[in-house]
Amino acid sequence: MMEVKNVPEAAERIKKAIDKKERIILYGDADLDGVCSVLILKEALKNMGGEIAAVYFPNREEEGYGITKTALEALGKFAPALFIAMDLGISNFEEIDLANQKGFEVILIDHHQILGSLPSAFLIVDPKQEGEQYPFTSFAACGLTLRVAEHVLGKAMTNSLRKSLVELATLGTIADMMPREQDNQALIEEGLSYLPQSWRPGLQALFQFEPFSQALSLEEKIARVISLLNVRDIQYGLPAAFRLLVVSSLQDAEALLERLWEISKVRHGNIRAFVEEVERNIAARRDDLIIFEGTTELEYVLLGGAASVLANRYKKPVFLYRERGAESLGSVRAPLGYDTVKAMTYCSQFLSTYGGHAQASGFRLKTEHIDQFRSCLIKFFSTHEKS
Ligand SMILES: [Mn+2]
Repeated sequence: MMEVKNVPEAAERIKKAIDKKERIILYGDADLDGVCSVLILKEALKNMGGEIAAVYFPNREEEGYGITKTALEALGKFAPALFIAMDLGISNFEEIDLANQKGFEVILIDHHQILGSLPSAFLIVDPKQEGEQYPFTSFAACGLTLRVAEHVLGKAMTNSLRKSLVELATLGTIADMMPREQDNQALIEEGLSYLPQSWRPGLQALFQFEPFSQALSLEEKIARVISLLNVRDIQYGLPAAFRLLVVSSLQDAEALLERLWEISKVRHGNIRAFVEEVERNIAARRDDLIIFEGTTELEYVLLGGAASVLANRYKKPVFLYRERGAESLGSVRAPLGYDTVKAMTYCSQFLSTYGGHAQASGFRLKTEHIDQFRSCLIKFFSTHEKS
């Protein structure tokens, strides 16, 4: 059967690590796609007796996006180990070199765009890479991780385990807004039939959650479930979605849910206020090709939400950044037809790191380069037609 490039190879390497009792590190992005990816492999490995030395989600606010040097410092004590990075990593050239030096063997399971060349990981699953033969390439990271897990488990995949993994992959695929076509569509259809009956106390609590109890369609309900799972709230280094999806009692799940509900109300208010501030700033500049605004107040993780609202409303690429002293972190959203990754590749001389998808991406740069970066983007979008 045809398979996504390097999926069987990654599974073989993981099986070898299980057999040889090698330490395994699961490293994922803190958004729902990353969390679901990590959970899929965690549950598959647990089933096979794999030795998980650490589960790690980088804190975007503190250490930035992707594989970070801070994380490699903290995880160094587990080397040598098999380091499996999910929903990130394809743009971490330097960091993966550093991971190799530290004695990690890195497997990337990512779905973000390739930035010209590939980092020096041992194996890369990313259907955006050259030489991919598989006909469908718009997977979320958790959809790819599910395929790896299926190969790792083989005959050990039971019906109930499969349901459990498929529901996770479904949540992450919907949350990442990947196109509902072909493999994704089949996955989502299957997952939607399992989700309301999930064994997970966290999902049971979400489906019974009082504010969601009005007569909503399953799809609407899942959209609300996902928006609450996406509330950023990190404790003990673990994002809320991870904690909620692994919590073992309904009571604990309900308590965590109440907390997330309160946080989400405050954050929505903050996003709305920032959107209004940006709108006042740009009111006199209706003809600008892009929206490019900064803040020193709004948390970085809320910028994506604000940028989405603005991109939908003004139908142009939106670059929002949070200034934090000498460094700034940015979040980007754009309507269909624009390629923000291509734009940033064009302007990469001003950036420390960047990456993502055409319509949703991010960047980090020295604050002193902000003005040059903005001018460069305007130049790019004035000379490059919408594709
Ligand atoms: Mn993703």
